[in-house]
Amino acid sequence: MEQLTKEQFIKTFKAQLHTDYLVDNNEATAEEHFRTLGKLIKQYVMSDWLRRRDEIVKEQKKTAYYFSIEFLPGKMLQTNLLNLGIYDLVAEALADINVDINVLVEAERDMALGNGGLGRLASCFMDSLPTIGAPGFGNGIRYKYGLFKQRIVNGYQVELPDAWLPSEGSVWETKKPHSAVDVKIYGSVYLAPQEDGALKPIYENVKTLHAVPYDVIQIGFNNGVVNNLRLWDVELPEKYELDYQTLADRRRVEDITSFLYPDDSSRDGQAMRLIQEYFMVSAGLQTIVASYAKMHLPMAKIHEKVAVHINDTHPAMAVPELMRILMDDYGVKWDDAWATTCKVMSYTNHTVLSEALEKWDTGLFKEIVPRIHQIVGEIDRKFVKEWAGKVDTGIIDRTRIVQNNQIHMANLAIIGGHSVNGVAKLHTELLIEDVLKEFYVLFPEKFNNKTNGIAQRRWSQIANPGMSALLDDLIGKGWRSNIHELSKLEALLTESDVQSSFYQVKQANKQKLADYVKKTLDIDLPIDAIFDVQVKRLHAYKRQLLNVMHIIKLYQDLKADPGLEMTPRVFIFGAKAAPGYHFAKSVIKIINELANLVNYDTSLNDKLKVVFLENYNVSLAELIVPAADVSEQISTAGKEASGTSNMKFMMNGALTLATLDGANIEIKDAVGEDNIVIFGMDKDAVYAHYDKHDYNSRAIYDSDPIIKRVVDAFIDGTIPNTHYEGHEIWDALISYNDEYFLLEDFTDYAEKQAYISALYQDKNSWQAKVIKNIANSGRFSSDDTIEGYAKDIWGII
Ligand code: CRA
Repeated sequence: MEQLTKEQFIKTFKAQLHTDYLVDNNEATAEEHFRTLGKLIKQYVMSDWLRRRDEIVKEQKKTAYYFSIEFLPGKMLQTNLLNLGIYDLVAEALADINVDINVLVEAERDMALGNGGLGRLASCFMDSLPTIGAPGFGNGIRYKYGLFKQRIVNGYQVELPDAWLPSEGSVWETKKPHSAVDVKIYGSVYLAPQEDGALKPIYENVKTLHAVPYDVIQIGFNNGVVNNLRLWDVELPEKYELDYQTLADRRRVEDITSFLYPDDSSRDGQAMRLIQEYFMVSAGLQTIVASYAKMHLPMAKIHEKVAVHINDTHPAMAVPELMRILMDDYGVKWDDAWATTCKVMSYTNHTVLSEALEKWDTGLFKEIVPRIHQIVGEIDRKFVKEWAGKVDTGIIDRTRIVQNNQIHMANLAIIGGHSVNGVAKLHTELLIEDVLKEFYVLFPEKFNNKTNGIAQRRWSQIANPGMSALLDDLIGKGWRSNIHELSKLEALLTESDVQSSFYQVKQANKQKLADYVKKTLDIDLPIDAIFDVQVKRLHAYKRQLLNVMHIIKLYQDLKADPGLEMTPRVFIFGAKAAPGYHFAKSVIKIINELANLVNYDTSLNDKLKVVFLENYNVSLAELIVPAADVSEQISTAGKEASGTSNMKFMMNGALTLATLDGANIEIKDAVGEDNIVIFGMDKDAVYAHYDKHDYNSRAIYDSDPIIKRVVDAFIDGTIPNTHYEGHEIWDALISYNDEYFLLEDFTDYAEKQAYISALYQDKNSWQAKVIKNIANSGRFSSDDTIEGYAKDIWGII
């Protein structure tokens, strides 16, 4: 963008308020101020955006398209201002006319089109792609409702719709009706032989959906590059309106882009989800192929200009859909279409949990996407034929796409692509050795690792202005554009004035969070206590319950001996449970009741506080992460593919309390064993239990009185109002043999927590570790991660 002055900004800002809302600056609402600023930002980048679009076409740049069912950007105002290099100028200009930029920031609603780490990672990549100058665009769905809004009522999670999208649309998007395409679902299809021997698909009774793209700006950091996140919305096609005569029919169409993850416990819900996936994939790919066609290059070489990334299994239909478009719409023969498709496609696996690897019932698949069903059947048939006689038939049976009337989407993505990556070193190893080992036998060359990363500007400069200013003072401003310069802090670890400056920044951030807690929950938090934080989706493998068990132990210790010396602790939780995940919801109830129990017990003398923060989302994370002293990353080893909040916490000067799981291992390698606190079984120990079937939680319970006392607290009335939930949890731990090994890891966990309490008393040594963590956090930048994708997988830079 061109050079901007404060005066120019103020003038256009006021004029825009007049044009859009017919108000003077001093009458406008925060929402009006916010939208006006957003609109100006879009105007500032418009020429860069257009230039970007044109140069990709003109220079025929190879482009990557990142297909993801989730994107979780949170708020965009600050990121956009920062990346444009006008944050300070705009903040000052607004202050000059009595507008507080923070009020505008508050007015923006979180764009929460995702669930957790998967979607947030996609958004970090959207920030990093233009920043490294790579032609990489997102493709997703413009859900009208984001992930549910969580309220806690009587300790229970209640889910409310998250109507994030204002009726005028998001200020960051541009609707592009002229780029709309039609997507066909349902009906039947047969192949009619043509004179030249080719088979032409003839469709009957199909339903047509009109897919309209909304392009959301993605601004690179200080480099004039603007990319696109293309989100698809559904509309009723006027041409086919007779297909949808009743209101119910129409509503059903509109619902396709209403919700992220519709409840899929019924067949109807599953159908909706399958339609969503196909809708996004088909609309995206039709447009991509059409713009490639404009280059007048051979269709069978589309891989030279286009890379398509399948982020987790949800967009895996990209493989057969590209085949369909190439063959049916552009007349490419099967073998050529297959060869290029495999080179276009790549896939990231984000989890070892088998329930998350999607499988579709063949009947449903055939009903909704009959042509795709045919193509998948053919891919599967050819795969079996190709490998027959070359490898053990068992391997073929277990790696083929269609098995027992189910379509295995991960298998489709692996077979139909050229790259499969895991998201942390350990995770990739586990894919190779265990989860996908038979694919590794067939395609060893496809496997690679890309450890996750985070958009460091958001998680430092935006989320933690206090720390950022301190870093400027200590090591200069270079770190703002080159995060690796944080390593300059290595020279300052033991300097006591530096240590106390970091301490003061942390205390100020803790105060800010404490103010929020006071305002929202009316609980007073002592900021000299250790702020011990576990924020992430609620899942049994993440073991929020292990944290709870430790809190119970501390409570019992304090009750038994009220004079006990203990470093005061504040335990902070934030977590959403999937609506149908009963156990997770019980854990939320337990945490809330435990919080009520300890927070109002004056005999504990403020040594123990527990808070559950409602509606954890990106914005809340930006408040919580900078205020944490301890980052809880305590999943059962081998289960957390990577984790990304672990990286955010370390960058903001929290010490990590962790199992050797996911990216925790790489954090340990980065900071050294003395600067992280590791406990519990490693992956080999966990796997040894799986192999030997020798785990016995009841034996631990029977033989360890401390554990017995803690576990019994779930059922002996210690925690009020949790009769039902307490029994459910007790049963999971004892009657059902504690699937995630909480009991085995408990003793070590509690000991390491005691070590942390002692360490915190030694401020110098604590702060040296804190600074060491910040100094080494640069390697988890998503700019670097995405550079790996761009070079090794997509070949776009
Ligand atoms: N839940 C993993 O569990 C990982 C993110 C991003 C997850 C995390 O450990 O950091 O992906 N997996 O790679 C997932 O969504 C479907 O699988 C996650 O967010």
